[in-house]
Order: sequence, then C-alpha cells, then structure tokens
Amino acid sequence: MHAADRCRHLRAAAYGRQVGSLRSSRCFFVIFVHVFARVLLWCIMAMPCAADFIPRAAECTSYWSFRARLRDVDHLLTGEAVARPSEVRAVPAPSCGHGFACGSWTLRPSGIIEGSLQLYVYTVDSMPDSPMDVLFIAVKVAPGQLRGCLFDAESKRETGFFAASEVPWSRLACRTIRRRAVREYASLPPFSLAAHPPLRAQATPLRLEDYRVGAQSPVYYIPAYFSAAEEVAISSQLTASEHLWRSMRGRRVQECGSSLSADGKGLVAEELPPWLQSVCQRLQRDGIFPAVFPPNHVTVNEYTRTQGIAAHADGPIYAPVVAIASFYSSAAFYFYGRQPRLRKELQWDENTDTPAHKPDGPPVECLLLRPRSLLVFSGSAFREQCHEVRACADARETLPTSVPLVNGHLANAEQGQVVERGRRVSVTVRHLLDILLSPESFTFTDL
Ligand SMILES: O=C(O)CCC(=O)C(=O)O
Repeated sequence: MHAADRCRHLRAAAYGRQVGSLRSSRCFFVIFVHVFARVLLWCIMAMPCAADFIPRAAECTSYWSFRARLRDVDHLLTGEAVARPSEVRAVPAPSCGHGFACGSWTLRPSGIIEGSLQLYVYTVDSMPDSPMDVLFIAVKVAPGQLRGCLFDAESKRETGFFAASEVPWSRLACRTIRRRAVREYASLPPFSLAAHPPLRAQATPLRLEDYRVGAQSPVYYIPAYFSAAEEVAISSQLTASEHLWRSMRGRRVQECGSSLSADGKGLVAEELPPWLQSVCQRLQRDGIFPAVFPPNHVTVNEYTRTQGIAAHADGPIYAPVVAIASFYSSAAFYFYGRQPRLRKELQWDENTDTPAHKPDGPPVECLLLRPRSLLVFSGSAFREQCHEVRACADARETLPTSVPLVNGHLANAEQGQVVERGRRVSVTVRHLLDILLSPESFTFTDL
C-alpha cells in the first residue's frame, strides 16, 4: 500500500472511529438524559406520597394495598385503599366479596395514626343494611409500610389486625387503578365523618322511623318532602333539559350519573346536573343514604296521565336503598310479595323497558304517592319485591280495597277512593355500585 493510500486509510479509519465514538457517546448521552429524566420524574411524582404516609400536598392521594385478618372471618381480607389528607376509602378485592369502607384518619403527635371506618362487605345475595363501625390504630413500621389493629366501635373490642403497603406510583400494574382512584376521588368533595354521620347516629334532622309504613321491611313514605316552590323550580330544570329525554315504552326517561362506556361493556361515571346534586345532598344530609353508598345515579321518569311502569325490581347493580320523589300528580304504587333471589335477574324486558322480573302472585301493599312526597325503601322491599305504577286508561285510578293501603294516614287517602291522574314526574335516586363503573380497573393483585 502506498504511503498516501495508507494515510487515507488511516485517516478514514480514524475518522470512522471518531464518527463511531461520536455516535456511541451521543447515544450514551441520549440514554443518560432519558434515564435521568425518568428518575427525576419518578422522584417528583413518588416523593410526596411514598416517602411518608402523611401526604405533603393538600391534594395528595396515596394508594395502598392491604391485608386484614378479622375475628370470626376465616379468610384473609385483601384489598385496595386510597388515602387523602384525613380521609380513607377502601375496596376489598372481589375474591373477598364486594364492599366498600370509608372513614377518616388523623396522625397523633405520638406518631400513631388513629381513624374510624364504616365497613360494608357484601355479595349480591347478602347486602348488609347497616355498616360495621370500626376504629383503627396504625404505626408506620418502614417507609410506605403500616401495621395496625381494628376495634369494634361499640364494644372497643379488638376485632382484627392489618398490614398495608403503599403501592408506588411507578408500578405499571397500578397505573390504571391509580388513574381511576385519582379521577374518582379527586372529584369528590372532601369527606368528613361529621358531615356524613354514621347511620346509627341521631344527628340527622329527619326521623325516618316516623314515616315507616306497612308490614314489609323497610318502606318509608315522607309527605311534602319538597316544597311547592321547589316543585316549580324542578319544572324549569326539566324544560331546560328537554333534549335529554329518551322515549321508552310507556314513559320518557332521563338517566343521569353514568353512561355506557365507549366499548359498550361497562358504565362510566358522569357528574349529576346541579339540581340533582342538591337533591342527592339533601337525601344524604337526612341520612337516607349511608355514607358509603352515596347517591350517584338518578332516573327521571315522566308519565302522561295514562301511563305507568310495569312491575319490576331494580336489579343487582344498585345498592342498598332507593328514594323516589314524586311531582305534579298522585299515583298508586304497588309492592308485590317477596321473591328471594329476585334481583339476580339481569335480563331486560324489551316490551316494558324495565328489568325482566315477573311478580309471583297479586300485590301485597299499596301506597298513594302524592306530589312532592318521597318514598324510600331498602332491605327485602328493595331486593326481593317487585314494584309497579299501573297504567290507567281513563286517567282515574281507584285505590284498591283488596290490597292494604299502608300510607293512607300520611297521604290523606283511603281505600276505594278515586284519584285523578295527571302528568307525573318521578325522580328515582340510587347508588350504582362502584364496581360497575370502569370494571377493568378492578384487577387486584394480592400482596
Ligand atoms: O315512577 C315511579 O314512581 C317508579 C319509578 C321506578 O320504579 C324506577 O325508576 O325504577
């Protein structure tokens, strides 16, 4: 090889090496910057939550996996919990049944975390009517690790113990749940037990027991729950939301609080319009809905003077209570006999546009629903009995003589009386089970 060629070759080789090393150092630099940025991002996102149990930012939400062992319960209870400053909400894993718990916590100067929870654990078949009130104390045993004991709120007896680990933000598997939790809980107003007293507390201004009617369990009829002025205001809200009505067989309907997800497989939560939010707030204030099952879904039905709704029960997607407000016209409301396992039925009857339940035998009780009244029912009346508002061809309804009229004293009515029917609007308020809202996010991993 000539000297010039050798020189060219060497220069080329040197240049090549230089280009190569330049390429690899640039690549190294890009990777370095990328990794550094990710670590920095991870630190920024994880630090306020993971470094300490006490969230530093007011809106900080931390996410936890827990295992609990309860006295008298054979299996280990596992699940997920979301903590915000002074508030905690927990959802047991589906393998432990469904349920929900929420409550509050505080940090004592001694470093002990103290709190209280209202706990429901249920299956579709068995729905507790009142929550289990538990107290807990916990200590941080390592960063992001808690150990604690549970106590029965009434007897103060220890009922179990638990361990909770914070799920770091960076764990891929938790992202969906995190996103859901952040979305769901960020939209809720700050929770305080004082604002939502437990069911058994006597702090509510309304004494529901005064309005209990009939022999079935438990049905309440509250006359004039809404004022005449409120009824007029609702009329203008309905006029403003004219475009939301959907025509169904025998009635028009507005569904508020959830809608079908884009893939059609589930439901996604939607904010209720302000007028319905204030109706729901009042129902919560009056202790009609337990704190852990806040009203989150409303069906507004509009009937002409001759229309009604076929006998049905509300299906297992709601729990554990329903409140029906009536406006503008009276109508008779029938309950049928108990049919255990009724709500397991998930079919839809296309002919009546109601869940496909068939009552077994004649009605057992009748109520006259006056305008501005509120009907509330739960327990077996909600789970095991069909209800109905009958269509009425001549818009004149005769209250039956063969079926007990259980609220005659509160509705100023008697058996055999003829009641004129006009256009009627009912506002049916329920709690749609959380588990149905974005079900894909309920992919729990046991610890
Ligand atoms: O209009 C009523 O009073 C009954 C409504 C009802 O049963 C329902 O919305 O499921």
